[in-house]
Amino acid sequence: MGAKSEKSRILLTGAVGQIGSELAMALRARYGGQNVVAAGHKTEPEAELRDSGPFVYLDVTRRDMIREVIDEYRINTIYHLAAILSAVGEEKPQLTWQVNLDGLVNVLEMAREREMSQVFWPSSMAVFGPDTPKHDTPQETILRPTTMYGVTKVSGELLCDYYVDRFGLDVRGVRYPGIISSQTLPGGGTTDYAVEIFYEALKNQRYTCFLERDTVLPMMYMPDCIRATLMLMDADFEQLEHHADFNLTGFSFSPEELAAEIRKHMPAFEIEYEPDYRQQIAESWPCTIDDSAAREEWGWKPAYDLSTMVEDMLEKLEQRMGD
Ligand code: AKB
Repeated sequence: MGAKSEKSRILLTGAVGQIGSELAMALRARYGGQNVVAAGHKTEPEAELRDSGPFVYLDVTRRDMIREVIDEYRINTIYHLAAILSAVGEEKPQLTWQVNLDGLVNVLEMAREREMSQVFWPSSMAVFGPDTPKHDTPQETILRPTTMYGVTKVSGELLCDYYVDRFGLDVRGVRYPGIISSQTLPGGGTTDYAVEIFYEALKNQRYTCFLERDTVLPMMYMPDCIRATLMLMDADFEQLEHHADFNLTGFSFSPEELAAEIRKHMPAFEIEYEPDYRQQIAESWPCTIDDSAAREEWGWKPAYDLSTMVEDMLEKLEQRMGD
C-alpha cells in the first residue's frame, strides 16, 4: 500500500488556493505537468498554473464530477485541499460542513471505488479548542474545537482513519499551522494576518491587525509546508503509526513579534491593533505545538524560523510587487 510502483497521475483539488497553487507547481516539477490535474472551483488560475498542465473546474460536493475527472485523466493519487477556512467558516457554517466534509466523503469514496494508491488530506491546528493544552500541544490530546472549520477537521481526521482501518486506503495528512507564503494570498483564515502584514508593510508601511498584539500562534513558511507534505507522502505507509492527523509546526510568534522582525528591515513600519471576531478563534488555538510524532515517524524538521522567513518574504514580495 502506498508504494509508488505505478506512475503517479495526480488530482489536486483546491489548486488555486494559497497552498494548492504552490503545491501544484511542486508536484508538476516532480511528476511532469501532464500528470498533475489542477482543479479549482470558481477562481481563475494564474497563467503559470493554467499553462503548465491540465486545469479543470470541479465542485467537490459533486461526486459525479470527481468521478468524471478521475476517469478522464486516469487518476491514481488525490491531494484534496479544497476547503473553507476558519473565519469564513463562522460566516457560512452549513456551507463549510458541505464543502469540507461532504467533499471529503466524496473524495474518499471515489478513492475507494477507483482504488487510488494514495490520498492526501490536510487537517489543521483548528482541531484543537479552548480545553486543549496551549503550550507544546501534544499529538494525542483533547479535540473539542469551537469553530465549524475545526469541527470539520476533527470529523475529517476520524473519517480518514476509518477509511485506513476499514478499507485499507492509504490516506495521509498533517495538521497544518498558519501558512505564510509570497505567491498566493490566503483567503478566509484566522492566520491570514501573517501574510497581509507583508503586503501592507511594503505598500503603506503600516498595518492594522485583526488580532491582539500578544496572540501567539504556530506558523510555517510555505517552502517547509510543501516539503513536509511531500515528505509525508514519500514515507513508507507500513511504518506510519499515525495517518491523517500529524501535528506539524515551524515556529510560533505574535503579531507584535512579527512586526518587530519586519521593522528590522523597515524601521518606519507601524502596526496598530483592531481585534475582531477572529480574535476569539485565535484564542481557542494552541500557542506552540509538539510535532515529535512527525519528526519520529517521517523525519520532519523545519528549515525556516521567524527571521529567515521574514527576510525571504520581504525579498520575494519586493521582487513580485516591483514587476
Ligand atoms: C485558518 O486560519 O483557518 C487556517 C488554518 C490554521 O487552518 N490557516
